[in-house]
Amino acid sequence: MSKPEIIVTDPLMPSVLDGLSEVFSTNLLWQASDPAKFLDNLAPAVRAIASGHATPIDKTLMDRLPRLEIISNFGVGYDNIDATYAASRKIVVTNTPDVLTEEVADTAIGLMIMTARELSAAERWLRAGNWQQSYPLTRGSLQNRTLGIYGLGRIGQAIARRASAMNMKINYHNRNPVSGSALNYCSSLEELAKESDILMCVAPGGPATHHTVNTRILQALGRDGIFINVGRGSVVDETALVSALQNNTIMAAGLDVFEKEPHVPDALLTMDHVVLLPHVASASVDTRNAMGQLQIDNLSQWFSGGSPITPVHETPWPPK
Ligand code: NAP
Ligand code: 8YV
Repeated sequence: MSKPEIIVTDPLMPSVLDGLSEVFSTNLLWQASDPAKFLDNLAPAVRAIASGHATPIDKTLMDRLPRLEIISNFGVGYDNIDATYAASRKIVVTNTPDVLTEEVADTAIGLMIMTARELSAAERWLRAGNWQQSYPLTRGSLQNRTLGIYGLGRIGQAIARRASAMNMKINYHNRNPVSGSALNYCSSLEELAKESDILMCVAPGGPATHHTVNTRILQALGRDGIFINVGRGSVVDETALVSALQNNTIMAAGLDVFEKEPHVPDALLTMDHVVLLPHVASASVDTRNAMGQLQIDNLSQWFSGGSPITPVHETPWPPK
């Protein structure tokens, strides 16, 4: 029997591409010299997409593929995919939750400590040969501070567990309170920012959260406040964030995600009170391998007649 035809939209890890090729006939969109012709040629046969986070999987792309059944994404965030439209076409969308939760939470805590205690700036100071003069004491500290988590989902809760062990007080904001959670719920993001010393964004991207962290929220966080983002760059109005850092509206920021990756605004690159990471929160060999395996398994299981393992909530399986 011939292997099912799938399109791979983004340059996934070589081990994932190898794993996919064992089961599927893989067609690599990002290598196509003429993407329109590539899609036209494959349209009658393609039944699945394996995606990364770079290429938008929108109505236009899905409508070119009449036999599309499933989109398997590498990553828990799937704001690159119009899952609501996929649902209307009865196309299943899967992501890679849980296998990365603890790794991302570790990185988020690391980034928070680096930012509050200026660890990258202190290391730059040492490497520049300045240790003869003491590094200035940091205004930032995590002691007796309140952490505000924007997005208390799987990763947010794993961050909260770690922060509780660090004796931090914890507030959170979601659209809905988490049932059974003893943490303090704030019904608005502005209230969360006002009530917290450190605002940690772990919210997904997409229209509902776009630029919700804006000038008003940063003003509410205040001049002693620290902003950390491991969620999505699109959640933050980056221009407003740069101004807030330039004008000392907030104290500092630690960012793993940006609005237009891999672009990082020049102004941020020259600031000493920001810590900048290149979207590495899940980027260990073990965790990325586990994500890749789950991406492959979702497709393999679908094509062997089983259920997708981790469908997103817009495309539940079995369908409601
Ligand atoms: P999750 O379990 O679905 O949690 C998402 C949380 O955000 C939920 O608590 C949800 O609560 C809340 N939320 C969603 N939309 C909201 C809105 N409009 N307003 C307020 N709260 C909202 O997802 P997860 O596994 O924790 O992952 C969270 C996100 O982290 C991913 O979507 C991804 O963008 C990001 N991420 C980044 C990295 C990285 O490398 N930096 C790695 C992994 C994940 P309600 O539904 O009640 O609102
Ligand atoms: C991924 C992420 O590494 O899972 C997510 O949502 O942002 C990261 O874990 C990234 O999407 C892969 O490029």
